[in-house]
Order: sequence, then structure tokens, then C-alpha cells
Amino acid sequence: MFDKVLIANRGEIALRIQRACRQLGIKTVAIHSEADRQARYVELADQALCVGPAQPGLSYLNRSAILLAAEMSGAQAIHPGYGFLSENAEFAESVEAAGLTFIGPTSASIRTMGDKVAAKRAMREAGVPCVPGPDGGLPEDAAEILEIGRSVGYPVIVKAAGGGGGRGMRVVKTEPELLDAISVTREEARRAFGKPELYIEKFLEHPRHVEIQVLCDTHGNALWLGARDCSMQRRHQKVLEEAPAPGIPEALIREVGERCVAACKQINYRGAGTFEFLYEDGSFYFIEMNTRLQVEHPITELTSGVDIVQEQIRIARGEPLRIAQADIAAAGHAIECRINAEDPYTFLPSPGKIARWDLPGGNGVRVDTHVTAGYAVPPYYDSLIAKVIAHGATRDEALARMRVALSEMRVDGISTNIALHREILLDQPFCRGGVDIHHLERWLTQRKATQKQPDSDGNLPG
Ligand code: MV4
Repeated sequence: MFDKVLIANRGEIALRIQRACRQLGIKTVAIHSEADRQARYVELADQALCVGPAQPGLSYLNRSAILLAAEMSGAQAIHPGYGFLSENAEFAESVEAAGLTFIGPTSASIRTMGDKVAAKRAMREAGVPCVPGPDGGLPEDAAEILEIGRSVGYPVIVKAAGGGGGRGMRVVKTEPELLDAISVTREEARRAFGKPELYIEKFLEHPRHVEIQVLCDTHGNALWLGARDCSMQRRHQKVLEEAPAPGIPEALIREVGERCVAACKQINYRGAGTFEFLYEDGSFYFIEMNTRLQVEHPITELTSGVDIVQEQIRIARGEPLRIAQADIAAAGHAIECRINAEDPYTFLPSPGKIARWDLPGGNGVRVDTHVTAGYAVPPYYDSLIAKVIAHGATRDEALARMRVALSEMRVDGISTNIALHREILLDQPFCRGGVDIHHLERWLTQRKATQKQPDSDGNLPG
């Protein structure tokens, strides 16, 4: 049982975790880099410790400094948030070895799911439908590889076992390209992930990206909390997400959700997790499992009525889940727009001082942000500065509430992608629902072609 949590993260998720802790009467320790000394959650924390300079490698990824901060502050548990060390099995191990509680899965689960070949094998054994392709990693022998390519059928996609999230992947359209593509990808994997192991799958050409949220305690109980559609991505960066996934029959979602729960029980999973699927032509295909809290967790909180972060903490304290699957009445529809400090045309980060920060509100509108007027967005970290979430009884009501919310939002002093979100919410195919993972990039290409582009001084022509 712990009563003080060290939050090993920054920005909006640090504030989100702090809120959950404080609402449970748990003290919080904020660690921060020199660049985040003035952050809101540092000010609100019971204790704050600087763990290093701005560079992530010297601060938020500095495992020994974070463990020392836990020891010095008397924190008995660490919540890693997302990104940074949240899926670092060695860090989870060192937290447990220090006699502290890691608020998340066991290091064994993190390690297994971080190896995409082992993850896929575990899911196949648990009856979770996977993308077609041979079990295990690719062999070295050229003739064997070519035979595998033929049996899978082109186009195929080659992926690094140590990759994920779009890193270490290469699509191969025809057999003559296969062997060279594998050599290049193997070398990239060796350099990027420290291991060259690859696997191969049938490449799905127009899938949607649909994921299932799960929650598992240490008493054998596991729940699925609904589906999220994350297909609106640009270069593997999610721009906007929604729950549930529009247009997919509830019975099919329920069947996949139950398979995910069965898999969690089979692998003895603990805490919050997300099963990532590709959904194409009415079928689900497992691709990866994320063993962390995700950026887009609020849309599941709003449609399931479950406070996922508080449940993570309760589970880590050894408490059994207080809700059963039957208690989860999926309610309404939620959409999340990720607000980034970035140039709306180049998508390059736009750090700097925020002169004006006007946030939206009203029924069904939630804003998760650590930013306040006068805050200076640092250039060292990702560009996410706020998440605007709109919830309604129907998807159309959520869309209408989001449009109004974004019309109220105003940020001066830096560039943001608010204008991009306003345009997306008027895009007919998106508003109809169910676009695939390539839609946003096609739409951006067309928008760029038709839109007057500013010149190098930022002036629009004409
Ligand atoms: C795929 C795929 C199509 N077919 N695998 C991308 C990141 C990681 N989650 C796995 N991803 C994909 N795996 C097969 N067999 C499509 C994606 C994918 C994607 C690929 C290219 C460009 C954007 C993408 C966005 C989401 C998923």
C-alpha cells in the first residue's frame, strides 16, 4: 500500500496523473528538468525535485536520477505516464528491485510485448486474430525467405521485432525487391533497436487503426473498456482519435474485446493496456500491444465512465477492480483533438511564450493541459500542449461540440494546429466516419495543392 507517488513524466500527462493521485488522497512527487521548473504540476506537487537539464536523456530518461528522487522523497510508487520510460522493462525492473511499486504491468509483460514476434505469438496462442504471416522471425536463408514471401503473397510488409509505432517497417510490393528490402531493414533494426530480428506479414492496403483498451487487476479480473479509432494519423503521429470506432458492429467489437480479456488472463497481464488492431473489410487483425497508459485515454474514460488512471493506481495498490464488465455501459461518443505547438503547414515545432491562452468549455467539453497564459513551450520535448475532448450522446453531437470548442479556443504567441483541426471537422469523408489510415495524408496532400502557401517570410500570396 503506498501513499506517495512519484510522477516520472511531464506536461499534460503529469498533471493528469497528479489529479488522479490527489483525488485518491495520495501525495505526489513531481520530478522535472530545469526547463520545466515553472510547470503547473510542479507547483501543485507535495514535493518537487529537479532531476537534470532539459535534454530528456539527462532528465526524464535518467533512470538513476529518478530512482534517487524516489528514495529522497519517500515515494513508494512510480507512475511513468506514456513515452519516456513507460515501456522500458529495465526501468520497471529497477523500480521493483528498489522495493518500489511500478504503476503498470510487470517488467516481464513489458518485455514480451516489446518483442513484436513474441507478442504476436502470445496473442495467436490466446486466440486473438492476427495479421496473416508466418509465426516467428524471418530466417537468414534467401531461398527460404523467397518461399515465405510467395506463401504470404505480395504486397508484404517487413517489420523489426524490436520496432513498433511505425519504426522499422518496410512495404515490399514485388518479389525482386524482397531480399534487398530485408537486408536494409535488418541493418536499420540492428542500429535502431539493438537487434536485427525481423518478421513478415501480409500488407493490408486500406485498413483502419482500431484499438481496444483493457484493465486488469491482480486478482484475475480483466475488463475491456471499448474501442478507439486512431486512423487519423500523419507519419505515425495520431492527430485526432475517437471512441467508439464508427460503423463497426457492436457484436464484433464485443467479440474482439472478450478475446483481448482472455489473452490478458492467459498472460497474467496487470494494469492498463491497449491492443492495437488493423480493421479491414469487416475483420480485425492484431498488430501490437501497448503496455502503458495512452495519450488518447480520455475518450475511453468519457465513453466507459471509468477513470483509467485512478484504476491503474488502485490496481497497483493491490485492490480488486470494483466494476464488472456488465457495469460498463458504453455511453455516447467522444473525440479528442491533439493540440500541438507546431506550424500548421510544415508541422515543425513552434516553441515559445504563449501570450494568450483562451480555453473552451461547456457541456461535454474537457481540456487536458498543463499550459497557462504566459507559459513558455520548451523546444526539448514533443509539441503536444493540450488535448481537447468533446463528448456527446451521438457522434454528430460530439462533432458539433468539438467544432464550437475549437471555435472558442485561441492561442497567441506560438503557432498551433487548431486551424487544421477546424478544417478536418468539416471534411465530409471524416464527418461520415470510418476513413482509413491513409485518408489524412491524402487529404493533406490535396489541401497543400489547393491552398495558397505562405512565402519564406510567412506572407500569403495575393
Ligand atoms: C501494418 C499496416 C498494414 N499491414 N501492418 C504502423 C505502425 C504500427 N502500429 C504498425 N503499423 C502498420 N502495420 C500490416 N500488415 C499498416 C500500419 C499502419 C500504418 C502504416 C503506414 C502508414 C501509416 C500507418 C498508420 C497506422 C498503421
